[in-house]
Parts: sequence; C-alpha cells; structure tokens
Amino acid sequence: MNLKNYLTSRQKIIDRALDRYLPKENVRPATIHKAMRYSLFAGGKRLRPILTLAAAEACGGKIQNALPLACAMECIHTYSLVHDDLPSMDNDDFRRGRATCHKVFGDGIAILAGDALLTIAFEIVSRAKPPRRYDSFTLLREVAVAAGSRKLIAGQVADLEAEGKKVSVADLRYIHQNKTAAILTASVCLGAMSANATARELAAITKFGRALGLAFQVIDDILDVTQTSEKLGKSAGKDVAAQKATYPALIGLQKSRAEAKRLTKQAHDALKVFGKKGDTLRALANHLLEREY
Ligand code: GRG
Repeated sequence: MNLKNYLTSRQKIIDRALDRYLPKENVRPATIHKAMRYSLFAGGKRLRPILTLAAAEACGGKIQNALPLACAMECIHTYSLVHDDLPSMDNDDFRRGRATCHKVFGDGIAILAGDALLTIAFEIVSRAKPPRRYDSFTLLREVAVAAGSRKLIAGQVADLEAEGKKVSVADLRYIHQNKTAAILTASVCLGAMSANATARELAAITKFGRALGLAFQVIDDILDVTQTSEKLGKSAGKDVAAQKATYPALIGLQKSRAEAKRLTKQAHDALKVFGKKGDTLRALANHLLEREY
C-alpha cells in the first residue's frame, strides 16, 4: 500500500462528507458557519477520522457506515483546538497553517464556533446507521463520554492546573491519556462499532487506541521541540516557552523517543487478533511514529 496516496484519498472522502454535513457558509447566521468552516477546512491531517475508517475495515465493515462517526470525531477535535487556542486557554495565533479562529472572527464567535462544532458532532452521529450490536444511544454515549469532563475536558483542566507546578510523569500521563488519547481511542472504537465488532475485537481496538493515543502525544511533544512552526502549521517551541510539562522536558528527548516506540509496539501487539486485516492500522501507527509534522 502506498500510504501517502491512501492518506490523500481518505482525506478527500472525509472532506467531502464534512462538507455535506456542515451548513453552507451562507446559511444564516453566516458568520458562525463561516467560522466553523474556516477552522474545519484549514488543512488538518484528519488522523482521527482516518483511524475510524481503518478500524471499521479491520473489523470487516464498510467505510460508508463509519463515515458519519469519523466526521463527528473530526468536529469534536476541531472544536477542542478552537477553544484551546483562545486567549484564556493556550492563547495561540497560528493553527493548521493559518491564523486561529479567534484572530479572524473574534473571541465571541470563536467560542460559539467551538460550541457549534461540538454540538453538530452529536447531530452527525445520529445520522449513522446503527449496527446490530450497538444502538444509536451507545454510539452517542461513546462520543459524549470521550468529550466530557472525565476525559477530554479532564485532560484540559489538569493541563491548565499544571501550569507553573512541578508535574510527575504519572501526572503527565493522566493529562495525555485524557486530553489526547481519549478522543483517539473513541475514534477507533466508533469505527469498530460501526462494523458491528465483537466484544473481543472492540477490546483489542480499545487497547490499540489507548497506546496509539499516548504515543501520538509523546511524538507531538517531541515535534514541538524539534520542528519549525512552518513545518507543523502551528506555533513550535510553545511548550518550552510556557515551561509546560512535556515528555522531553521530564525525561529528555532520547527517552521520549524510546517511550513513543514502546507505545507503538504496544499498539501493534493489540492488533494481533486482526491478522492481516490489521495491516492498515499497523501502517498508520508506524506513520504516526515517524511523522515530522
Ligand atoms: C478545549 C476541551 C478543550 C480541550 C483542548 C486539543 C486540546 C485539548 C489541546 C490542543 C493542544 C494539544 C497539544 C492537544 C493534544 C492533541 C493534539 C496533539 C492535537 C493536534 O492534533 P493533530 O496534530 O492536528 O492531529 P490537526 O490540525 O492535523 O488535526
């Protein structure tokens, strides 16, 4: 498989579906729909929805059934970035290679654009055709729990509260597990559910998502210190400047790289039950480990 072509073709499928699900720019009130689309179509890598589709295929499902769930997770991810960039949070001017939402539309509209992206995610999930083992309520609950105050928001709260404090590796792991890995794990689990995964398959996909999600954040921490803003499409070096707790800051670059490798191996091990059907997920895990942006 040519991974570059695969990623490009999946991004196109996801972008077309997102375009169908989102109100057009001229729908009243136009400002909010412009702001939602501005951030959603700013050139994100679409990793979470790509993982949703790949997990569905690993479980023998069709990508069409997984597509609404994949798009919902991208909306939630984008909402979290829009809110994280606000002056009262991480205060960033640059995201996905362009000015952040609040820089273009102002804080009020950026807050509302984030709210609307979060809300529309649930509307999009409700459009998914529920498989036999997982009804619509189960799918909605999976999304709500991952985005809620015990997962994504828990991670963000812990991150905010860690500022200026001494943070242990265990604290940092808690932040990453919730801020990053929970959404990634829900993304793959929803893909598996759309494919009517067995309990054994879903457990394996959950393990895969947790390990991959942590690996992804360790790598993100490494890239923040090793890459330029141009390459990343967001402000590089911010973690160091803000004296943020990161893996490189706590254990050094070399050990962080080893940790990312160890977690990727753990993600691979979780895929054993899928045999060859897990090959795309394996390739994606390797790609995330080796990525440069
Ligand atoms: C505001 C509730 C709330 C949460 C914010 C997403 C987030 C939590 C903070 C953003 C900063 C950060 C380091 C998040 C961790 C997840 C992460 C690495 C996001 C970037 O994901 P990519 O690289 O981004 O997949 P693109 O733009 O390609 O989609």
